[in-house]
Amino acid sequence: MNTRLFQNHIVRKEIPLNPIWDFHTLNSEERKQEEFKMLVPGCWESNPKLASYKGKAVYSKKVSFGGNVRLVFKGVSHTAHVYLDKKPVGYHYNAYTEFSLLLQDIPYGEHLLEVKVDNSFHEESALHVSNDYYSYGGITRPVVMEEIGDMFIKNVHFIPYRKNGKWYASIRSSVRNLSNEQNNITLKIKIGDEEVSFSDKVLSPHAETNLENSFEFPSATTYTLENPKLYMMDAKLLHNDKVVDDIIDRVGFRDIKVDGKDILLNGEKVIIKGVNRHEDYAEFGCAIPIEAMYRDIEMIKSLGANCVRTSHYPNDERFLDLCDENGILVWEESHARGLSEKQMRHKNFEKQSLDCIQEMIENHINHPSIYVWGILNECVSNTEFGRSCYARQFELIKSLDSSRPVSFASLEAHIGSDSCLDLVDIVSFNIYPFWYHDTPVKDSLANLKNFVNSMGGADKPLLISEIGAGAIYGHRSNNQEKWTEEYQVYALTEQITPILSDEDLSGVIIWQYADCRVDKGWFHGRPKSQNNKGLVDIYRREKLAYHKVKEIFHSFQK
Ligand code: ADA
Repeated sequence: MNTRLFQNHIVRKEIPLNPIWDFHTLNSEERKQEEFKMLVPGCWESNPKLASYKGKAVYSKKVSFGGNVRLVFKGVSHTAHVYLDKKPVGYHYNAYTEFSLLLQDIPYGEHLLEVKVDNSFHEESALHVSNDYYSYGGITRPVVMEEIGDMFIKNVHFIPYRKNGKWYASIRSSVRNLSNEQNNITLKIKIGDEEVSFSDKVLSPHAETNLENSFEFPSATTYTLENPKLYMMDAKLLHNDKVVDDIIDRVGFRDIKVDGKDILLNGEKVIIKGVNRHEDYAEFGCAIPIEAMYRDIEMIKSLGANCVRTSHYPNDERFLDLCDENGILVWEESHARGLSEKQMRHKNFEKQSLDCIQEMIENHINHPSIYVWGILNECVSNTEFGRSCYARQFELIKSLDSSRPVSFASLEAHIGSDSCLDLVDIVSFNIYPFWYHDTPVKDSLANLKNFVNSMGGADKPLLISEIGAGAIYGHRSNNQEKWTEEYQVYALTEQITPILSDEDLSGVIIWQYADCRVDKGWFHGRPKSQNNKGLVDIYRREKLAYHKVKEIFHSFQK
């Protein structure tokens, strides 16, 4: 199964899983209901009979294997309980992050693999709640079963940095030893024409060993948006001179810094011209096929955009691979949108939030396109309790990756009360003049800048992380009525031109790239039960605004 745009193992073998699984829904007493065949990856909503199904279901299949295997789920929406031969072997919450299960010493033969999935807003769920996007159901991202031996490479993390005009990288790797013996290994890592190694390392029995060192890469070519130079990073684990495992990833030599009000890519100021993108595509739901992802990247590039914000959760890694390849900067954020203090006080909120951050960074840290880690979109950032949540989450991010700036998109209503601006490297606000209110844009921006400067944000980059207006595709009229395509053009023109002309601002991320489905609890303000602020509709049909934004973005070629 292709979980990336390139082969990420040669030595480690994959046990092919037929993409068609048996499937049945469960009623509230967890008794079998309707049976179907279901595609993995996919959303069950793609089956018209389950278009609005909220609840539990079971995916199952017989698989022949044995020994030690890693079962890797790139995304299950949104709560998963995994069983092997009816015995529980794993659990995961959150649709948007990868989890893997280690199945050891399995007797060779045919086994029953079952995944019970729940997309309801059950009482254990703190982050998947009724919201202005849809929590789909299913094994929505790829599943991989990998054969491993007694030792395997858990991860290889690559952090590039520049010193005295040369490229270096800090490389950290975790290696697992599943055996009873102490083993001596060497980890060899080839990046382009250079090879570095961790030689003669001792792996204690039944333990994970962390290796870390910095290396110089004198011949590395810098990754830029114009020339997004990527290198394969091929890590091989040797035991008694035999390669026993490998991981292949892709990296780029670039660094992101914040300097005063500027965001610097390789030391050069970059003005963000971006779009917010939900993972949602007509009948595919959040399980967007690679062909459709590629179409999105082409349309985003043709806009003249240089950034995508993964509103409001970590994205499918294949989309991040496309951003890496195309020089599109990514603001990736952990899963949260618009949670109240009551919701942030949910008993599972902190663990589910921190788990999501850990898994997001653990699995995505090598992507050169990611330039900022975001959290807690429009949550409670103006109370002492809310601040403690933001602070705890930023603390975890910085402990996992100190190489990237952090931010969060604050609510327009928090202008005047936000108490978390000192916690971020980049100050970001979502504002909606000409949509939710009719304050002239220049007054909105002046009001925002006055507040941010009064809160010590004067010497930090200031991003407008959301701004936009709604339009129903095909609804046309020249009477300046809201929801028409013409009004959306007018609003976006009034909104983004002053932002891109403002020396005090670091750019704009438009809300949003494409229309997306919303939960039924949001139907009242969302015609067709969709968030219609897309520049294109859910089928990627271009609204007039797509062409207007393209004209404006291309006219600002900074
Ligand atoms: C907020 C929120 C977005 C979306 C937007 C809107 O800024 O961050 O997810 O809900 O408002 O369309 O109103």
